[in-house]
Amino acid sequence: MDLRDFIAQCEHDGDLKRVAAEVDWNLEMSHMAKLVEERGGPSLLFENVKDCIGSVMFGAYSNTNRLAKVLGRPDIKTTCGLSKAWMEMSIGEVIRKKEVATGPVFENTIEGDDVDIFKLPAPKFYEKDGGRFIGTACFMVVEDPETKEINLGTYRSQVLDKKTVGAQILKGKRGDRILQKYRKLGKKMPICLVVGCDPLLMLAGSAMVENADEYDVVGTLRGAPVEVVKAPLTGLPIPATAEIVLEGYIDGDNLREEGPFGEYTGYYTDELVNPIKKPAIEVERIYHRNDPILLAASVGRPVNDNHMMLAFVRNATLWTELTRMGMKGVQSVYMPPEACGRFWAIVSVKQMYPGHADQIAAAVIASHTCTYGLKGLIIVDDDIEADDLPRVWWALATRYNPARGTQIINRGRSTPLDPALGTGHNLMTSRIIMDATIPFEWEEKPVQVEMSKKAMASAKARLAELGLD
Ligand SMILES: Cc1cc2nc3c(=O)[nH]c(=O)nc-3n(C[C@H](O)[C@H](O)[C@H](O)COP(=O)(O)O)c2cc1C
Ligand SMILES: [Mn+2]
Repeated sequence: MDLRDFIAQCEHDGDLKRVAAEVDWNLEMSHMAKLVEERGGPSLLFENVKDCIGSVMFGAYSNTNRLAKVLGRPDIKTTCGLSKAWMEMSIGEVIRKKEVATGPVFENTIEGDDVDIFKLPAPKFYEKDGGRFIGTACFMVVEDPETKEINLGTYRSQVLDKKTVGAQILKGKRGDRILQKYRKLGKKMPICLVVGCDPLLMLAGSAMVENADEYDVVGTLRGAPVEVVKAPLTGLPIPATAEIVLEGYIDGDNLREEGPFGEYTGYYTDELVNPIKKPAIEVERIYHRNDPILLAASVGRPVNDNHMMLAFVRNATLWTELTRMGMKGVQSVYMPPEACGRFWAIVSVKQMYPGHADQIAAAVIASHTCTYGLKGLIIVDDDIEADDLPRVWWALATRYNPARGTQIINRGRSTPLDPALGTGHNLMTSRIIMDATIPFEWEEKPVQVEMSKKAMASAKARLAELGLD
């Protein structure tokens, strides 16, 4: 599976439209894509971008149907269902990546004075953005210099000049921890930036995976190994069928101003007025396929590409973690894209003993997925699916008793992108747990209003008789 297979599937299903007319990378392309996305339209393939080579795909992740195609499970109709499928597949036997001799990614090599990243069709998304962003649905490949583990990470990246790409690798991420190891060794970090490939690889790059190679996560989900080739200068494994790869080095001591960027929260951060210096890739080579396709994701206020993919991936990895932690009774897990896909979680649990709901809540708070950014968690009983928001509201209205059901976690790790933290927050947020279950130990549980099964049968018959069915 590569990006071209995915595009062919979308096209076959009437879920992709090609734009052959010339469009401008400067706001025009992103705005066209955003308007189509807002009215629930198809994904778009811009084939003719002013002054650039290649094409750009927008909207690969913007609805559940497309996410289902990304996962290779078009039979599944909900994000919650897709997350469950990810969980079930990912706890299976690990299928490791496979190195192959060569691949289409090497159809073209650009090096030396010919390297000009501006020739790639990177869009400028919003007016106040600091420039053109080549990496919005990308991932970077690095190797841990101590453990030799391969790590993939998705960090948005801006074209800073002809040969430099800024990378917003936020503090404390696995990618940052590896970069700091190279810094201590007094070495530059070899890195490959992959833009456009099997869209599931990019999702794995954005998943909070620790102690595992994301190529193997995708191999396990696909049931077949990811084929990689060695990047010639750094030796890093890159997908054999990647569309565009930038190979180079990050000097952890040489930070550059990057941003601002219209974030997935729907806001700009403080960097709009106080620019922040970030790691930057000194690009030595560009490899690309013939007629390369850059994969881009829309950002800004929810709901769009970013929130759909964040919701799906966070939901899937949280569910996987709860399963690995041996949590019993978890029926479904859901992180609503409307809450930017990561700030709120809902878990449905079949309680088996007093305190069960609290135990699940504690496990969610302890999970690696939710260490970062989570602000709210709602626990509901198993008669309500986690993604059935009208019923979740019903539980909050009728089963939740704030004094009994609320716990506040005062100190949680968060993201500098959260506008609610204000300034001087030191990247800490509080979190709320709202237990909207009926306490297990209550001997007298509230009696629910139900329709009579017997009366229902005859009511159905009467309706049919009266032509009202
Ligand atoms: C579209 C998208 C863009 C992202 N951009 C960033 C970013 O700019 N910086 C960042 O640190 N994390 C970003 N993330 C989240 C990271 O990909 C995620 O935390 C991942 O675990 C990072 O990889 P690592 O754990 O190997 O460091 C983004 C996620 C998505 C889905
Ligand atoms: Mn990673």
